Amino acid sequence: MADGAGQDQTSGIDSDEMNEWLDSLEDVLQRYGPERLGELLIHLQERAYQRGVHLPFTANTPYINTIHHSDQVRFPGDLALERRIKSIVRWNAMAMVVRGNKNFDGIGGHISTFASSATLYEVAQNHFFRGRSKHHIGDMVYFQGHASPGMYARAYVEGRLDESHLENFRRELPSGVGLSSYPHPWLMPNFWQFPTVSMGLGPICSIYHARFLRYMEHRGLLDTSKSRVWAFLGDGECDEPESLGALTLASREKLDNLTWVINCNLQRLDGPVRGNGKIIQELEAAFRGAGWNVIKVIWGGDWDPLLNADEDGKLVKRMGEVVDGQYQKYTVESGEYIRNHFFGADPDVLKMVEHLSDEMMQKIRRGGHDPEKVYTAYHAAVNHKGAPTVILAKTVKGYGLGEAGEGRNIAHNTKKINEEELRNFRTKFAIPISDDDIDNIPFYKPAEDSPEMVYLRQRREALGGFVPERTPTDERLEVPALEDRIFQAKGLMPGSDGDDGSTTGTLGQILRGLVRHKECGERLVPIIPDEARTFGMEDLFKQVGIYSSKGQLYEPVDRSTMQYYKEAKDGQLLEEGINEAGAMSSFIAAGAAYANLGTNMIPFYVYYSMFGFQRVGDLIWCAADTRCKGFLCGGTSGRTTLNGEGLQHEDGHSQLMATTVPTLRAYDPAWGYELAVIVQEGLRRMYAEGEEIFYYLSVYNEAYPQPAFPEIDGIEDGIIKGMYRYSSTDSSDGQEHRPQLLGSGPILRSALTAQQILKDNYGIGSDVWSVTSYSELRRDAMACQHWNDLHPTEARQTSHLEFILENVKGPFISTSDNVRLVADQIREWIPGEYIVLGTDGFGRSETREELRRHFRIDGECTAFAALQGMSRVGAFDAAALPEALKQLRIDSDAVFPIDA
Ligand SMILES: Cc1ncc(C[n+]2csc(CCOP(=O)(O)OP(=O)(O)O)c2C)c(N)n1
Ligand SMILES: [Mg+2]
Repeated sequence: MADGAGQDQTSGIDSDEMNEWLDSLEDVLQRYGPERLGELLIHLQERAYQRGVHLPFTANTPYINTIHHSDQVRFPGDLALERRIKSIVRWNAMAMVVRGNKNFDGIGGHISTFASSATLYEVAQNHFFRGRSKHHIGDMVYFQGHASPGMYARAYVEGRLDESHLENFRRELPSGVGLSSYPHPWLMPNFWQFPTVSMGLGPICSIYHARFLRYMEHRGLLDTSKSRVWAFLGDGECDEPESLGALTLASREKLDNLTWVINCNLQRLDGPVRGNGKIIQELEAAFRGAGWNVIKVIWGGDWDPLLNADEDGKLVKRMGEVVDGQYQKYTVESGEYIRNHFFGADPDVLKMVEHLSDEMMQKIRRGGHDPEKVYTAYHAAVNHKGAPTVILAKTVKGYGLGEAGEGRNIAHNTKKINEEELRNFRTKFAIPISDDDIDNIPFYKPAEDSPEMVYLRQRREALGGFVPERTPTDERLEVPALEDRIFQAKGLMPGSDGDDGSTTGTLGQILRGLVRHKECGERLVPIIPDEARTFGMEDLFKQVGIYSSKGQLYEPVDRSTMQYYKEAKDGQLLEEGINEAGAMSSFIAAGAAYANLGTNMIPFYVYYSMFGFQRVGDLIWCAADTRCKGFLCGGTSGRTTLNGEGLQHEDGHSQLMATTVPTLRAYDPAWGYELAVIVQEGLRRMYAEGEEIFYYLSVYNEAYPQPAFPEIDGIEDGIIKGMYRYSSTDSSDGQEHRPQLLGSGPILRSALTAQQILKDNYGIGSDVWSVTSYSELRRDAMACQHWNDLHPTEARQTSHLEFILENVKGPFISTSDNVRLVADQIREWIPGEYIVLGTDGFGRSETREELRRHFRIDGECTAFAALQGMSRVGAFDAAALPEALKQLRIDSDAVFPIDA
């Protein structure tokens, strides 16, 4: 209380006066209630501001539960039974990891993450998560990746997995028997919906997924109003920029269908998340600042009487001043230590716990381990209107593991537990396993008719089914045929008059046609992060509208034009702003709607190609794991085709990175008709056949004459498989070796120019091949090789590449707007001399001509490479090469582009 001079220690105001203020506050609270008191305080604050008193900004509330215990809702379940079920799940999760590592050292797995979050999941499983049923599309739950053992353990108790599954945790070969380390839909397509283990991706994807549910609703495609997106995150995970990077989208869009639960166990892998600070307070401020509803669940019910008795706020003050590193220390310390250090710091606070034994002191729980507190928080979250909710639940990492890891810095990687620790765990959670058996660490499941099993099944039935569960729709779409006029537009197909056009222009034409298609039209989700005008696609604004949950509350400045910026509640186009990570998250939500929402959606994400793979590559990998469908379209592709933008914009490596994503089909077409064939084939495979793959298309902004669809045998097959012979010239004499010029994208024209030069200047006949996909050629060649290697006595399978190049004598020369490794990836199957040209090195601002000369991918350099190749096979005199350089005006002193 007051010091000797009668001054309040904290405010410096006379203590009698202070007490008067406090009494008034109590009086208003008693007579008018908390809401009126809040209004009064705001009023006072405003008056103070007017009088020049500027209060320091704080987005924080005291370090206690947001929901006062007097507002706690009644827990509707059977607490004792739920605790039993949770203990059984805990045991099996721990046993699965420990047994796995006992049998196979180094198999890995995590015990401590789930140990800290078991209550958070179990309360949701028994009371909140909605399963997918005929009447409900279900809730979407992003499980914290490292908590996967807990999800498997529950599925085992639920009867969805059996012992052999648990025994094969992290042993996935042969397929179908083991359990994947983390949530991977690719590996467990009937179980996991969302890959979350690359930390930070789950959070951002969950926000965009919640927004996508609204999009589906507002467009009238699906009733998603009953569905909720839940995301469970780690407190350490929140340091990933992606985790918190899209918070304001969620509040701006009023996503009250979104609930985040952050497991604040105060630890990450190496040590404390904020040893010298308070992660819960830091997150509270960030979320409140971003407009979220924040519910802190810090203290368990055992603390309520103490907080009740804390009339002068000294306990709350003490709670607020202790840093996280010290709270972690209390977890591993004795009751006596906690008494002396935590409570003992203030004699008045120490007095408050006189009646508690040291043992009790150790047992008083943190909020995230108290099911009633957690239930209250979830209940408030799902009933909150107008904003998303985050629950910040304080827990103990490795809860229940004692010496083996509870609260220890080593907790995250703990996988082994000695016999004594096992016994303690068993006893603490009352698992009926005898001392004789405990060495074997048996899995435990109660009898089918036991109260636990009856209760558990009844709860999940009441909530509509099991979670997680992934149930792809068997819906197949009728996609437009190649003969459809969507693909027959001018410049794409036969009858084209050879007008100038770019492949980006072709893509726009296809999209404009597709949105009108009777079956696919409404399923299309065009996604563009603020570059529609760059790609000449701004007419889509007017044609399909830009999605906006608010409609359009203003008169757009360009309202009188044909292509005005039209926002609409049922708009189809997702204009994500300068936000590639968000756009990718939307792509994933739409591309996986067939699995999560029971409806096929067709996303076309058109972006600045440089800001794709290297910027959001991990989200593209996540899309693959999600078994996402759709088209990624890298606009302004090419190190030299996007010429003026320079080093940071010119992309020559997306095709290389695309090769590394197993479910991605990457194409680099030169002509509009090639793009049309590829898009049609993609639609057919993904939406008519139901293949769970996606596409990457490089499209370019250079306009050049587009040929009509040529009459070449097997051309469609060649386009899809990756390569076909486009044109041939005769040689002046019967030469044995003919240069085989491979070209892709706009640089196919360098091959055509080279073909002309070789013919005109050197009398050399050659063949030009359009290579639409090096990665498809390689995939096919590797697949054949795999089979041939394993079947040495059987007839060899022949890949497309081997088939079309059979008896073709090189030399082979490849030129493209990509780094050389793109074309180099088929070297193994090229029957002869192979010279690859490409754009290795930094781009720069220049004219296209100069850039293509700099990287030596233009027609002259391609022709020279062909002469070099011919000389290597003895078909051209090497001594004539210097003269050829001169004739082709290639500078012998040109810099090496990688160093430039
Ligand atoms: C992007 C990324 N970086 C690193 C890791 C490796 N990793 C896995 S779990 C973990 C610590 C997690 O801490 P936290 O988020 O607090 O979760 P907890 O286990 O404490 O609940 C780390 C560093 C990862 N999975 N993803
Ligand atoms: Mg943590």
